[in-house]
Amino acid sequence: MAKEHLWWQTGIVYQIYPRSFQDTSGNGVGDLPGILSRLDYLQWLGVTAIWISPCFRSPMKDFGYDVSDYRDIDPLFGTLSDMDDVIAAAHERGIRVILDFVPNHTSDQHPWFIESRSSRDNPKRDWYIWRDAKADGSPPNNWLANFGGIGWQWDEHTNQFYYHAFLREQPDLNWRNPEVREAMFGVLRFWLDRGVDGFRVDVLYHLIKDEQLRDNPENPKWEEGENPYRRLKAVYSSDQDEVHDVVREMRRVFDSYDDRVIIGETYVPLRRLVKYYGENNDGAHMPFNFQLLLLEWRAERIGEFIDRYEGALPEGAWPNWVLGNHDYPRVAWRVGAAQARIAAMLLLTLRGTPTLYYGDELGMADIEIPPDRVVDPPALTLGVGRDGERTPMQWDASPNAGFTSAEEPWLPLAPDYAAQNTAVQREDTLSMLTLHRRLIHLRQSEDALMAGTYHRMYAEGDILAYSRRHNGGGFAVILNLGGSEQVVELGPADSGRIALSTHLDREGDEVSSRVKLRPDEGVIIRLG
Ligand code: TEU
Repeated sequence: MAKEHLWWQTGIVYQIYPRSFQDTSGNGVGDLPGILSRLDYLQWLGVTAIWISPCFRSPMKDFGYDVSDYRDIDPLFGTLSDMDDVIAAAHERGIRVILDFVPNHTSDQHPWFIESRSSRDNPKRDWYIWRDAKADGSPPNNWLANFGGIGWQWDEHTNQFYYHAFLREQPDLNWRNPEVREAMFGVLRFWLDRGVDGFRVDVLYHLIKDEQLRDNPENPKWEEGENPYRRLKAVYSSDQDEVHDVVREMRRVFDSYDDRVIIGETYVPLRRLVKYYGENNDGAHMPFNFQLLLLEWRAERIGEFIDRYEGALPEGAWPNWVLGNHDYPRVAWRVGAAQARIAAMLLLTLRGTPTLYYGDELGMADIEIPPDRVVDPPALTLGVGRDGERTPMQWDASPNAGFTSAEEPWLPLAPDYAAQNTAVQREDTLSMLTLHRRLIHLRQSEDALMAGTYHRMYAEGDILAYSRRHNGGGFAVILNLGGSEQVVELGPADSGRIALSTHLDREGDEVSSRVKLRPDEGVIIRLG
């Protein structure tokens, strides 16, 4: 163990999308007792923290990202006491629990919003963003909603518009109001007091909007047919400098406890991303770095970004990497099954905390959702939905993959589940799951991989290679991002033995001066 580091620095985060992990109630939707029943699996896999996407009371218009009570569990998922059980049982197994905080917006069914919309002089009116129409009756400005259409909803009853960055059922809170901050920090304390180890904070960069609500400028790069939200650059509706004051205040709440973590959801360019660490590491502990989701799958691109990221990190800031989440097509779909093994080796050998999306350890890919089963709101409004990457976890070959006893799960299962599931892959010494477990165990037993330095060796053609070193020991990681054989010349200091290959078959082989990689192969060489 790299003892001088904190749990979230040396750990591996596993994201659970609770609707799709394990159903125990038989209604086709996953639940907290389901997560509880699968903790042994997660312990076996070796991950050290789980992040559970929202499971709070919600009308489920955005599947939990529309919260109507932050201090209770939705009955669909269980009860508060089920959550206490998950926390306790996870802790017994050495697994930390990170919940999902959705501070930018509530559900329109949250009592705060019901009060706020009840009259113009309600004490909670200013808890949300209400504005008059322009003289011609049009909305206050041109801001768009992420899920299609304009970001303003007219309220007949009080004759004003309210702003929503996502669905109209997700009104944005007014974080300029100190009462809102206090109420929301109270929510954090409620859960931190219950033993939660941290929060992933939804759209952290959205919390503060331009005070004058200026129009967003056109995006010159936008082309017809692309996501209409990107037609404008969100320069006034998100990522305002003043958001960092809020982040700093939020951090103070966490700092009044022992080692809890704030992970920010931050879809912003690198130079803005690093600001979320705060000026003196007094911001988010880890603003999510999503570039592995977004970058073209090419060695130069990735190598160059790693260097830029390492270079941009403020003093003392801890890096992190994300390969998949519930909003983007799965890695196996993006880069293909063979390269997904390379991607796993990359994620689990880079410097910084890795976040792994449930099912990616099996190589689950997106599936085409039949039109009558599509449920994700942006799929219905924009035609680009997220259902494909949210299909149920594939546990075994029994009906519905062991996910549910219901006739039909809430989303269809991937058709390959009888062959690709945890039960089958656990027994297969060459499987994606075995590869993940081996990578995780290697990382967790080696200070150099967990916390060592990063040095680029090559990022050219199909080869991405780097070393990780700590206290004289170290590893070289050589990845073939292409489908043809490659020979990589190594420096004199880079000889050693293969600790792990993505093909899981050359362990212990000696390597000196050069290494031959098969198509789609990556190797970790123990140096020295
Ligand atoms: O996502 C924020 C976000 O920016 C998304 O719009 C993302 O770009 C999009 O889903 C990609 O298709 C967060 C949550 O992760 C997402 O699930 C929620 O729907 C959203 O916030 C609203 O809370």
